[in-house]
Amino acid sequence: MKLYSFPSAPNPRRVLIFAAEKNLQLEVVNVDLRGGETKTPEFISKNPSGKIPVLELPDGTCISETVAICRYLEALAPNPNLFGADPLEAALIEAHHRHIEFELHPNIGAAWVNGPIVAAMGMVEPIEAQRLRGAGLTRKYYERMNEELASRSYVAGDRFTVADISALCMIDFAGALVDLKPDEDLTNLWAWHRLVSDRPSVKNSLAL
Ligand SMILES: N[C@@H](CCC(=O)N[C@@H](CS)C(=O)NCC(=O)O)C(=O)O
Repeated sequence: MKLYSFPSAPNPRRVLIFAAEKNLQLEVVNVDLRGGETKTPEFISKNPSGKIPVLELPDGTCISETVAICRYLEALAPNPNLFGADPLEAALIEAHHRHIEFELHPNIGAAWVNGPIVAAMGMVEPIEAQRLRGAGLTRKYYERMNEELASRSYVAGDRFTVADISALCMIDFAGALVDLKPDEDLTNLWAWHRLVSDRPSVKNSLAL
């Protein structure tokens, strides 16, 4: 299976960590994201949204959307389980994962899209008010995570799940490229960050 990816992009990294946790080998194909390769007709035929990650199967079938790809990999290789092992755990992981995807990711995205790097690429006209709003809400969400992580070791409970992968990849991206590194005094958030960053799947994902 081929994974269309780009080294600093957080969403393909989520898939790489997920696959590594399950010991699944993917052939990584890095696209020229900044050069517009994902907007070419050839790439659009793989994902009409013109985004990565895309998982291409040996028969040419393409799966887009990080969560759809991860769910496919979970069905192929159920262990270790990352989406929930019983109905209640699956629901709780889903809830936490959606909080991360719908309340953290879009705010980091707004700060990124309206920030200096994207502006320099000339891709969109930046709106400073949206950058500031995204940055402010991201910092608020970090505080919330810090409080939640006072009473549990992982984002969705007492074990590592897909919700940790989605949180970590976006927070690392925010710290490296969006000037949104969490403040040092968020000690529970940083303890969690150290815990998950120590996993071989996470360490190896940085080399790609
Ligand atoms: N909802 C999508 C988001 C994918 C996404 O935004 N990917 C970024 C890279 S991390 C991308 O391809 N950006 C290029 C663009 O938006 O044109 C998913 O979860 O896969």
